[in-house]
Amino acid sequence: MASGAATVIRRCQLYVPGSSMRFLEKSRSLTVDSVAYDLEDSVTPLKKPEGRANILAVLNKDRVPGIREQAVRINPVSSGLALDDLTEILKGKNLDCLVVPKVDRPSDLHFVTDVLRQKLPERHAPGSTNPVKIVALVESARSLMDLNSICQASPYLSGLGFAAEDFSLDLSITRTPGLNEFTYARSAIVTAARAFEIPSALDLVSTTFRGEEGRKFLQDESENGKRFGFNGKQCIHPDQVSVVQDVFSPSQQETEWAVRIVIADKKADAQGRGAWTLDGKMIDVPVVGKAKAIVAKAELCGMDVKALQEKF
Ligand code: 1VU
Repeated sequence: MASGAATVIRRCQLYVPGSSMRFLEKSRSLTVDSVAYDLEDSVTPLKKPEGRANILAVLNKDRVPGIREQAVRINPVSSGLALDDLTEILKGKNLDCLVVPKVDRPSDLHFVTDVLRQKLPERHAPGSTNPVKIVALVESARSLMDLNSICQASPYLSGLGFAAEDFSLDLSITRTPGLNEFTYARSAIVTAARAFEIPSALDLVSTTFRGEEGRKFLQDESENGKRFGFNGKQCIHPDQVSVVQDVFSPSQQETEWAVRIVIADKKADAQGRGAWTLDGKMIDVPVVGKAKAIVAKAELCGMDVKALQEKF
């Protein structure tokens, strides 16, 4: 199984430009599953050293309760900057995850994995429960074609993210609000994540976010991602976080349904019944599996599942 499958939750991964101390400080006041302090596209070449120093300073501060996971997006392995990024930020005491952009081939992840093992041997020894995890970004045709081997390239791989802007550039795609032009890529990413038990499949960034209209657009796009099978979305602005996290959390209604199924399944099981009915609908193994997954996610999201179990 891929790293940390049972406990990883990344409904939203918020990018925070590493060159801006103001943004970095602001991120510490937010409630968000994952922050990705960025050293790549949001940081200009001349600002990379300052970005590394800022991020290291933040990683060495005490953790704040609102942030579950602190990630850093390094520069692509092919840029020649990744080793400098890693040398600096792996000194940080509270680093949980690396976001690796432009992963075009498995060797990109072999490189990062080797550096992790070399620089942090205890965290990456066999049996360690606390490795630095990796989220790989799919940004090119080449990456999509090699997804099978990329997904098997590191035991620390814990997420795949879709980077739609670079992917569009690579394939000369024009992005439309309905996202139909990305159907193949998005579906391939979700399918690969499931096939290789990689816990997170993170959908594309929505660059629209201002005002009521932006909020509605983001909500619709997030729901589209959820229907597609993604379990989280990359974000660029604090205002996006709660909208996205709500969409990727089980609703109260869904959770109640799931708790009822799990309780009823125990009774059915004791009676030796694999298929039974609830509210006029047939329930069998895959439906119970879905219900159990919803209950587990609701617990991870901090919902009071126990109270619901007592209710039914
Ligand atoms: O008023 P305050 O100073 O307390 O807070 C501001 C601002 O500092 C803060 N804020 C952020 N804090 C943390 N992380 C962020 N990403 C972030 N963005 C803003 O929120 C308060 C309101 O800010 P604002 O509405 O005045 O925002 P600006 O107009 O200053 O900035 C908007 C952009 C979009 C430029 C900014 O949010 C940003 O730089 N976002 C990140 C961009 C980025 O990282 N892009 C690369 C990753 S996307 C990708 O590659 C997908 C794969």
